[in-house]
Amino acid sequence: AMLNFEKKYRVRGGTLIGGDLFDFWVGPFYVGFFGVTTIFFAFLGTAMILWGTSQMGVWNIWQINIAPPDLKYGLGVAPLMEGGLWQLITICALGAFGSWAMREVEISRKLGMGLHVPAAFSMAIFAYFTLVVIRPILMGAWHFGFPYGILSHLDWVSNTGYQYLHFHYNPAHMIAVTLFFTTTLALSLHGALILSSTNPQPGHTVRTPEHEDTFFRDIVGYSVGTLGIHRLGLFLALAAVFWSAVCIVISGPFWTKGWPEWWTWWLNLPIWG
Ligand code: BCL
Ligand code: UQ2
Repeated sequence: AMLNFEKKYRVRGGTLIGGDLFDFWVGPFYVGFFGVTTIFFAFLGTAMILWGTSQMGVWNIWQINIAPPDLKYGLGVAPLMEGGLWQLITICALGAFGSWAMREVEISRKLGMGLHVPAAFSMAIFAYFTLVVIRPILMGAWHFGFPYGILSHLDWVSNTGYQYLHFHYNPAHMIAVTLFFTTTLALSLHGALILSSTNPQPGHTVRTPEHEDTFFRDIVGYSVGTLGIHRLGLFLALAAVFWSAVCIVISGPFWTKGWPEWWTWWLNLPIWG
């Protein structure tokens, strides 16, 4: 069933490429040129993961592991079963994520909305791009990308973390983790505040933004405001992912020792003597 609103806004235009060619809907889904390319890359990438896994005789989803090439292949192209598949799957993943972002842009344009959603998703793509392209290039080998698999990528995170002795001492990781936690604090405050003001005591009408402001002014002396909380939330979430990308790109290309040792700059300050 289509909402009246949808009927009114399902109009031509706003496409970035292909003109009217793919400017239609299938059921509830907008297609567009980038809908086609998303399906193409997502299907091809997934098929390659399944094919590669079957070639390795693995039939347990937990054990899927499509690993990046060996160190000796550097930044070159590796044989299919020795990391080449990982390279092709990475291209498909970037094709699919990029297409999805462009499809968000087209839908935003159709609706005459801002581009905040694709801008936000682009930060996630940037973090993935940093992990599988930027850092491997800076370190001189595709080998440094992370493997595609449920348990295998966890092993990679653990091994990579311990390579730097104690990853919690990575200052950018500290900032990223703190921002992730603050994001959950902000969303729990916001979700709770909205549900509380829309669920008044029996017999009362729904509370207003004035009530919401007053609650926080009473309890912490400050209200960030109804628009402000959404700006704050978006900022916190994007900053969390940005600093995640920073924390991994500096591990290796910038700092090769253990992260606890990085903090010797603090102990070496001339003020302690
Ligand atoms: Mg750590 C990274 C938190 C302990 C080693 N660590 C991270 C960060 C995050 C974090 C800040 C991962 C988020 C991210 O990159 O998002 N770590 C964290 C916390 C602790 C912690 C909270 C904790 O102890 C409480 N970390 C440790 C310990 C180390 C350690 C001490 C291991 C021993 N940590 C590492 C290493 C890394 C991290 C190594 C990283 O590489 C990682 C990082 O910073 O990476 C950048 C970014 C988001 C993405 C990359 C997702 C991208 C999504 C894409 C674009 C879209 C996917 C679509 C999907 C396939 C489709 C789905 C289909 C639909 C559902 C239908
Ligand atoms: C608020 C407000 C909202 C909110 C929330 C606040 C009326 C509906 C949650 C309160 C937020 C504050 C005080 C900022 C907290 C800061 C951090 C870093 C978590 O004032 O306006 O709108 O949802």
